[in-house]
Amino acid sequence: MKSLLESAHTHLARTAVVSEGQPYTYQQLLARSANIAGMLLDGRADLAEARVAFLVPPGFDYVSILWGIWRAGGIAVPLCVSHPLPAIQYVVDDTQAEMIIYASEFAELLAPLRASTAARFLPSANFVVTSNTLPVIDLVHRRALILYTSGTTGQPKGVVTTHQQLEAQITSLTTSWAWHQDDHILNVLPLHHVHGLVNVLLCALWSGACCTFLPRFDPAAVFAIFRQGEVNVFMAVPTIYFKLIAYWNEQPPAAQAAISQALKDFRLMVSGSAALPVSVLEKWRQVSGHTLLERYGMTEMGMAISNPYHGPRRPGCIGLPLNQVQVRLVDEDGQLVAAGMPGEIQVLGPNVFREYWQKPAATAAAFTADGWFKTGDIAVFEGGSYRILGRNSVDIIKSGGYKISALEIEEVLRTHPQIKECAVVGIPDEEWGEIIGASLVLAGETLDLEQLKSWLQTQLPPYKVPRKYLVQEDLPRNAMGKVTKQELKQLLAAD
Ligand code: MLC
Ligand code: AMP
Repeated sequence: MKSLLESAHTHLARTAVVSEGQPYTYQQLLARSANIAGMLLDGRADLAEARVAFLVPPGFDYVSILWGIWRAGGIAVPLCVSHPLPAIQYVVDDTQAEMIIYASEFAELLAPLRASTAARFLPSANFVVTSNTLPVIDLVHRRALILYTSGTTGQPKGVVTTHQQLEAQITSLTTSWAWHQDDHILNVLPLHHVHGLVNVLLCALWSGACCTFLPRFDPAAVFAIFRQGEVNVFMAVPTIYFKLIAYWNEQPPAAQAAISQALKDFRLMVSGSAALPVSVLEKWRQVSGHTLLERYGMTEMGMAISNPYHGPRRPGCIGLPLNQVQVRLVDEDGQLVAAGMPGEIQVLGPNVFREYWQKPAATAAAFTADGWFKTGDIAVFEGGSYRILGRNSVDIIKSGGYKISALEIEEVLRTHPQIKECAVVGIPDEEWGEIIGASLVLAGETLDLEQLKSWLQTQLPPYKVPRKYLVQEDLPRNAMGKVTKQELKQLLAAD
């Protein structure tokens, strides 16, 4: 945090953030985050890693609160603005959050939580100006952030990073991709994941650059901002590039030409969080004149592998390890694979997370005996570059760049009185990467699918609600009685 603050002090008069069209300088960010820190401390010397959850849309308030929590010595727990109450409650309970800061639009949603949690509720609009001596934070050991990520074991796990690990994640990108104080990035991504939070927001702030927020992705609004000619860096998931291309295709030739002209002057355009289809890379090249820089990362480690900033970017490949990051490919016995053979990507470096929040067994299982993080992603190294082949678990789905656990959705589906059995899989899709499919065995005669979907929306975030359904007499199983998910994937894809 000191380094982010130190950097901010050297850029006081520059614009740090633009939200709702309003610019805010680094000086304003420092002043407001100090006020918030003082208020959170409320007379204490240091929050000493108390968890502070916050449910606030992207914008200046979000950034000030994040910095305020850090400056008071707390651990920031950003909540997802599209989550229904059960998903929010899970994070609040799991982190044992001491405080919940919320924007007024979420007051009603959060109201039922007040009875079931001891946390203090702080409306972000009511922050009063207070002064407090702020604690000196030990950046090496102090935990900074908990982000939730889905895994192969049902409920999401809290990924804990220290300030030092965050710094490593930021600086490996700012140096590799030549971030500069004159950069201006548009942020359309959610801020409870590393892509929008670390790669976009924190890299910009570290560099003294400007981050403009668009709280909700909308192709027309994105291109309107690009056409103003101020933004020169953009980062997004492949689904967003797919949607931008679809929108561009619908425009009359003059509008297409104006958009393409504006895009030509960009310094950098990055894709990540899911495999970038070569077709999308090529179409975007026609629209923008840019070859997207594809990189590979994960909540547990920030970014690890990237195509080069200078030099040729290979379609379908993710490039080479970033600064400070070591990568190896190993087989199922933990041995290094022979040249050209597939293996699990394992990562070592100062960027790798500290632990899963209060899950020592899961943390231990995520690392090898010699300290390498096991990503679960399978890749090959060929022609001087890594290429992702897939994952080692059929239960992890990537849709729109969101990581989704099939098991978590199955657990929710099983609590529905009309469902006896179920199995959830990802179905390949050019736009979304994968879409979620569910096979259902009914407890009774019939099921109202629309009612089921509405009910699921009260239990799960919109991006975790299955899009395709198949009602079956029985689930496909192997001789051991295990559901054969590959077979199910094919059935749902063909359906
Ligand atoms: C929404 N829809 C989906 C869907 N999500 N359909 C299929 N699959 C999905 N996953 C449907 C909605 O129901 C709706 O349909 C329509 O699409 C539009 O929904 P929306 O919510 O308005 O979508 P949109 O806002 O356009 O969102 C798309 C998106 C979003 C791509 C902007 O998914 C997004 O922000 N993704 C980014 C996730 C992210 O940041 N991941 C990074 C994780 S970190 P209808 O019928 O209701 O109109 C990480 C590490 C790393 O991975 O390497 O970066
Ligand atoms: P998350 O846990 O949400 O941080 O998602 C991390 C996962 O996204 C990785 O483990 C990969 O499976 C996937 N991922 C990220 N970038 C890429 C990429 N460029 N190509 C393929 N998969 C990717």
